[in-house]
Amino acid sequence: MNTPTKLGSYLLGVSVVFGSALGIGRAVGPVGAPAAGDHSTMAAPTASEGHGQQAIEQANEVAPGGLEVSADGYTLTPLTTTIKPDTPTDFRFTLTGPNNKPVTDYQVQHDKKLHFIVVSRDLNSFQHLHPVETGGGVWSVKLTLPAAGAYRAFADFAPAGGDGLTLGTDLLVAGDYAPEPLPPTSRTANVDGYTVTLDGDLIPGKASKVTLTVSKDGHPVTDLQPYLGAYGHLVALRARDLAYLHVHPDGEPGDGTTRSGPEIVFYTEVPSTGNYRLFLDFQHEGEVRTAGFTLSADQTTPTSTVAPGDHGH
Ligand SMILES: [Cu+2]
Repeated sequence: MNTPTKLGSYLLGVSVVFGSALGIGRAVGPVGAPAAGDHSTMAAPTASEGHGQQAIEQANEVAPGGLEVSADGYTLTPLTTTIKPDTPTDFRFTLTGPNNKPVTDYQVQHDKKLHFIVVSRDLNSFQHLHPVETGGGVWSVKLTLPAAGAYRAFADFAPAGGDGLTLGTDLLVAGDYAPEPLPPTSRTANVDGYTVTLDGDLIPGKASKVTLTVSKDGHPVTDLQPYLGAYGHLVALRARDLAYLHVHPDGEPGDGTTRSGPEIVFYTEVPSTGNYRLFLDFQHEGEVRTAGFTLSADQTTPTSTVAPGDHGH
């Protein structure tokens, strides 16, 4: 897989597989909640699985989302243009489709038709919000941006009958702006008395396993609560350009094998070396909390999570 030609043909074959899999998923099940289930199952390879799952995963992650305001015929258009620092704002926007009309028909993914992620461009603040439909394809969300500066908002959605995509737009808040450096590399995050540790490495171009372990006051948390159909949601963003990476939980509540903590397992693939900021949302005792991590993806990282017989050496 060292030459561009080989990589190209490999990915082409893979795309076909991925497309077929999606087609089957849609054909056999109703549009809605099952789509999210199919998604997680399909994109959660284990070490015992062969090239197929790995390949599907790779095809899905080759082009990072969130870097464009318009893609595949869909466009994110903010209707609210002024946001003041630290002031709740009714932020409204539309997602228009290939026919230039606002999309009103969506698939449900992880319990919601639309996931709206807002981060500061310096990656020091993170919000995962769920806008509501106000009619005519207009979305509304109460948004508070903590301080003046530059922010990036991501709309993560799947139009009915289409593939999922993530569009991104900048949000600018006037005022004195003091950007913070990227938080230093850390595999431990503390939030509200919880400690979350991260095991696993980010490997450019390969799906790898990332395990997050939640404890509270030194004790493992074994009664995490399902939040949006999973015990945790992980968003990964590449430092500098804020490429938005899909991260898939391994298993879901009620599938008979996935335990409610203390470990939450994800599979992710980063497209390049560099620094990444990861944000985990988890729910315990009725409250959702967010733990943030900074990791560096290094080409020389031992590829311990690669399935036996994989092409890469
Ligand atoms: Cu969401």
